[in-house]
Amino acid sequence: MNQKNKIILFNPLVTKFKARIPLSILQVAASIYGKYEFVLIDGNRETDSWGKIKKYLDSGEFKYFGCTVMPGPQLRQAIPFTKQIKEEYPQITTIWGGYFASNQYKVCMESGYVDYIINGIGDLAFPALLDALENQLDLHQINNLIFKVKDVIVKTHKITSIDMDSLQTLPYQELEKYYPIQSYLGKTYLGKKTTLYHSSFGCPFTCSFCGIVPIFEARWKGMSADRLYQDIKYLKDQYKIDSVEFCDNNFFVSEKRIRAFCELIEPEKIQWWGEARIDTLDKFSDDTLALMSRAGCTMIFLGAETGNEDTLKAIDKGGTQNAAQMIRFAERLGQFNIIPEYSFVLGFPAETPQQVMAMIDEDIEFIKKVKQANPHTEIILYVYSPVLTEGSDLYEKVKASGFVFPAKLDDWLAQEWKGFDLRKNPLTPWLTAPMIDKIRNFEVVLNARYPTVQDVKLSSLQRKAIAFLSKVRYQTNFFHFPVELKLLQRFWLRYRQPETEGATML
Ligand code: B12
Ligand code: SF4
Repeated sequence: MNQKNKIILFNPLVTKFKARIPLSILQVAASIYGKYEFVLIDGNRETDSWGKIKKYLDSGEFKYFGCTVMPGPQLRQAIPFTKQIKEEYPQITTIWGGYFASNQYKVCMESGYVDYIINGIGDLAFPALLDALENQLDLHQINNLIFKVKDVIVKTHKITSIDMDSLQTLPYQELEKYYPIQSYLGKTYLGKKTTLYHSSFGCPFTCSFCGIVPIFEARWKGMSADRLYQDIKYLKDQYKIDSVEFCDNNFFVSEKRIRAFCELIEPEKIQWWGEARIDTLDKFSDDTLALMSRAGCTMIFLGAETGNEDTLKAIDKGGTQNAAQMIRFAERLGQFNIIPEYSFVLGFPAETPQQVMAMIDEDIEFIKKVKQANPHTEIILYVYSPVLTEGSDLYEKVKASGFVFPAKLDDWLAQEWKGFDLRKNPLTPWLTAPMIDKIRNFEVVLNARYPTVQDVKLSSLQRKAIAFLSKVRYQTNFFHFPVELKLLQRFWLRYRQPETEGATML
């Protein structure tokens, strides 16, 4: 191997606490394992990531800087570090991948400091790019690549699915050289040693608010149940994991795959969590849901989005999902002892401010009905943040409202954009301060009335006390200024938010 063409694979900081295995860079590492030498840097684990990057670059052994970038907090390191690399080490080739890089590729390419973007799936594209750069081959032949020729951005053909069984098992032993795997196996609601696992790419649906649609264009492909089982079994035997968060965009697309996996995993006594659609799961037989429960499925994250039928259509939720089904299904899943985790997106655009506010009120009432049908349903609230899905009705509506994304990559670091992709405080012109306040205050009251089961730190006394204190507010829809609840949540309960910290991780 060439000693001067090593690669830095960097996972920028997302969270200082309870970091998960950095699957994105680990899977990229698997794609070049044995072929190119690489080092892994997990920003979640470092106190001085830049110092580490600089030390490697100063050694003169490195030629490539690969960085994974999802929207939100990762930009705070991805942008300045990549920029600084280009300024201080112009000979280093910078390569970005991940959801932000693929969806916002224009600003990235125009920044002048990102040389290449892997557009979507990187397992074939990354080694092909390195081979081409090392051997001066034609870049146009490589799928899933974005680069610039003079001032023109070139996007090559994009594959949207891959045979996941053909991919190498992730090189956990390489990660272990830098950070103990055990330190990633956090205690969660699911178990004492929970790991993250990703078993499929894409999703067959085209919800127009979802960041994965422009990348996978309604394709979904998962690894086989056999391969999935073998990988989980390996993690159990090797690292003693007892639980898994399946972080696939849509883990439950195929009932056949789920059944086969459940049959294999049942004896292993692993607790697990995954993401699904309500209408897809509602088609699963009772027998399958019972099997899932026996096989350790503990909680399922479901995109409810809204109880408003017109909005469901406007956001292209697709399938057969409707309000009555959502309520019925919350109850149905309860019968199998599986907790439904319903996520709602509030604050979609409408013709008038009154309509936007009315939709928020309607959703609040709907969420209360879901809670009535199955009080164990966990509710996750997001505020709508537009995703660039050119051509969708929703995006046209969003553009018409005057909304524009930052024109420069550096602008994503501006204070007002920091929370944008966290879907907490988006800069959407149709949402007024009273609307945001209503959503946020409702969330405070709801979380107090029904403290999440995922916060295993909360004692039963704490749960009862906060539920009691918020009862009247919840029942009378009095959400204004819930200062007493906020103070308790902050200082006494130290309440966690699954929506930003990850589904089940403490
Ligand atoms: C795990 C995860 C997290 C973890 C962090 C993980 C980490 N990196 O440390 C946590 C839970 C903390 C997290 C947080 C957030 N996340 Co997140 N996250 C994910 C999730 C579920 C899995 C990512 C993953 O590991 N995938 C597995 C790997 C193998 O796939 P991959 O990343 O796509 O990588 C492949 C290619 O993209 C490419 N590639 C990727 N990086 C690189 C780098 C290089 C150099 C190369 C060559 C190639 C390459 O090659 C890889 C192999 O094919 C994804 C959804 C998903 N299923 O992917 C959402 C996702 C990326 N997150 C998302 C978002 C928005 C967030 C948040 C910013 C907001 C939120 N509300 O969720 C928060 C930030 C929270 C905070 N604290 O501030 C969105 C992005 C959507 C969009 N608009 O683009 C996603 C897609 C979820 C969704 N469907 O909405 N997240
Ligand atoms: S079903 Fe879920 S993952 Fe699939 S496109 Fe819709 S929101 Fe995205």
